[in-house]
Amino acid sequence: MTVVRKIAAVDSHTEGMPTRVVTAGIEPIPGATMNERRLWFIAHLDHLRHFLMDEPRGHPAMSGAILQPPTRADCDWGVVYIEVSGCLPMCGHGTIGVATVLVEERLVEVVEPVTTIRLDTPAGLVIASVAVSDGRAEAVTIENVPSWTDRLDARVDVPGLGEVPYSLAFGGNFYALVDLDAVGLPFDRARQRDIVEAGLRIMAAVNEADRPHHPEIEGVDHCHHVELIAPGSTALHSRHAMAIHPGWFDRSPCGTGTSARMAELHSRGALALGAEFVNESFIGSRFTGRLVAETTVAGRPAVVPTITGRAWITGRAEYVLDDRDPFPAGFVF
Ligand code: PYC
Repeated sequence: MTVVRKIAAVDSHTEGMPTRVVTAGIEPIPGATMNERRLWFIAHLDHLRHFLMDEPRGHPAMSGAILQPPTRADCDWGVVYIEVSGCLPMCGHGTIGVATVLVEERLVEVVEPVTTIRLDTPAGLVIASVAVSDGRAEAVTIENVPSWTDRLDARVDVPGLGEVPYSLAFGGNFYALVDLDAVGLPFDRARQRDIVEAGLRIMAAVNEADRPHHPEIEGVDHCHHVELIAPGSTALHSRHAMAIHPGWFDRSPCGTGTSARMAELHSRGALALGAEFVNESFIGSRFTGRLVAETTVAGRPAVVPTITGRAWITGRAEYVLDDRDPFPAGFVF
């Protein structure tokens, strides 16, 4: 075998959702900020995302994070997030995976009982506090970027579903928040094809009717995530199916989605600062969220969320490309 590409990674999962953390093999990406690096990566290196995320090295719900030197002096590491659907500005489960890998692989100075890691992400500064015991990462709390409600109780015409009530919030990505009851579907994995199809139709309709834009982060200008909320969910404990472009579910409770949901609940006066919010995924795994401060983003009221979850290392690998491989770019099945 002649190896023409070699990328080292530590694979992990956060509450069921994979994060392939690239530790070597991708040079520092050009760009003065991490978002500039994200945009440069999309323009020039997207083939590496396909190589690492698509089949045969990945799968249709694969997700990862490329470690980079930070672009800001106040951070320990920089991160560019990759997944099957593109390069997210921020990923909550991915950040919990990154922080766990950094501690367990000793890529940061490990301090017990809490190791604090400052991460330079495309969406801004994210601070991870890792609970460490006997050298092991037990749980990670991330302080996420400011999150806010873009629209509350809007309606959108969705082909095949009619007029669907939704709210839209930003938690590191834009999320349409929709009650499953409103689209006539049960919270049941046996109906996952119908649920993901409804989610895809809703995101397409929202983007066509009233595409969201982040006022400060270039290239954050669409909704690719629909949080379909289970009946019986409350501001203390919510369950959901997170449908993501181009057609898969988050296995974790989704950190940026949990942040968006907490921003929405806060806008309704249903979630106070400091109150605990448990968000449960389609596979039953949980994150615990809390809002720790109010702030503003480009003059809009916003909140600062924290999310706590756990991650585990699942493998260490070198992903290689054999020069005879007939699928050098990977493929989507
Ligand atoms: O945890 O923020 C998250 C996330 C985004 C997409 C999949 N997971």
